[in-house]
Amino acid sequence: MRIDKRRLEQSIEELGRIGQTPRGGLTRLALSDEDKRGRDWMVSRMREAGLAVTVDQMGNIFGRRAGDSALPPVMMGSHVDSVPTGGRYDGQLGVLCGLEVIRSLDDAKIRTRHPVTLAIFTNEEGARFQPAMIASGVMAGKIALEDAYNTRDKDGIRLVDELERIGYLGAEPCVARPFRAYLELHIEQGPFLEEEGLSVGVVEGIVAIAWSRLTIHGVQDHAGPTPMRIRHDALVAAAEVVGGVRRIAREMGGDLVTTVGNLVVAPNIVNAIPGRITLSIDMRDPQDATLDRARAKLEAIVREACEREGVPYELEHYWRVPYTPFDRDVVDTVERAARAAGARYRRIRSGAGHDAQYMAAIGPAGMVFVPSRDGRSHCEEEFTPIDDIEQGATTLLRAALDLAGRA
Ligand code: HGY
Ligand code: MN
Ligand code: MN
Repeated sequence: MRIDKRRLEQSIEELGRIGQTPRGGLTRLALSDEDKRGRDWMVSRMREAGLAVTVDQMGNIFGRRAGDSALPPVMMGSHVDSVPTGGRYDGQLGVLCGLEVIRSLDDAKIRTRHPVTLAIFTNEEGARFQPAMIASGVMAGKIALEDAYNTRDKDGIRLVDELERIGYLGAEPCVARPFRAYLELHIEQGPFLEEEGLSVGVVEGIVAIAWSRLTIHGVQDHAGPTPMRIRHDALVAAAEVVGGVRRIAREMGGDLVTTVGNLVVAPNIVNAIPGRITLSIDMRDPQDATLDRARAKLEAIVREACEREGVPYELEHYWRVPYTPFDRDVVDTVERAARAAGARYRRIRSGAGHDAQYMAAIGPAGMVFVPSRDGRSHCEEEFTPIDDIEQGATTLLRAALDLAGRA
């Protein structure tokens, strides 16, 4: 059994046009008007495929294909929100491959024992609202619904108000429910599969992730008349921290990665000494203990930089997800499916977070990776060849069918 490559390619093209950037990338921020249009497009396709569509309190969308209703569903999911000037494969591909699996089951007139459910999770990216994977986090009981509702974007708009505004504030409780397995197809967003000429990654687990926010309070002043000896410049301290965050990864080595991706300067003009800085720190490693050591080094670097400049600060560690191994049986099933699909594959670990990370906390989960050209992602250059996508989607089909069983 295979999927319909042309139909899938057509869906990627159509959904990718909603929020498309002039350079062919994608900006479809969570709960934006583009996200609403993307969601509406997906709901129409789900209904055309005969799925029973429901929306929960976090705006997660579920399309259920009938099976024995006494049995827990096999779920396939991902997300349709993107980062700003991102690509049209991150998240979207997993949702469309899940839809293609359902369409292919219909083409083959296959009934399954377990129902099969397609899931679209809200705000996976953590680009507009933080943290990332917030909606699967609520479902997994790791993030309180009220906290998620009250998180605000950079303009102070609350998540719950945006859910209501775009018509996706559902009534279904966003709580853990039993599932036979959760499968997520996703682009690798790294270089390994392509380097090794492979088309499928059998994902064994996801790294631990830690997000921190640093606020530095300098003394805002005039850039001209203020002598250097009396300055307390928040940006000078921040610059030392940015260099220090890179040094942590370089000195600790291994698989640790550290990133300062967001830095906001106030008042951010040529002729004022910066008064207030906020910056983000993203650190990831397969070992939680390594992440703890990295965090201790970060705290020392921040303390020294701010003491040297005489500027008070707050360092808030506001999000942490542990290293997450996937369910052994599900991983083995994905591997068998890749082999049966005739795919060139290997086992691999994810350096990116996914909704599967929280789903793995409440049931058996696994992932299927497909390559990223030049390993690029979270950028407009993001691309995966359709032949690799076909191999990945066929692997997803076979794994889902194996887990759902034929009626
Ligand atoms: O941050 C991540 O790894 C994902 O893209 N949300
Ligand atoms: Mn993603
Ligand atoms: Mn992403």
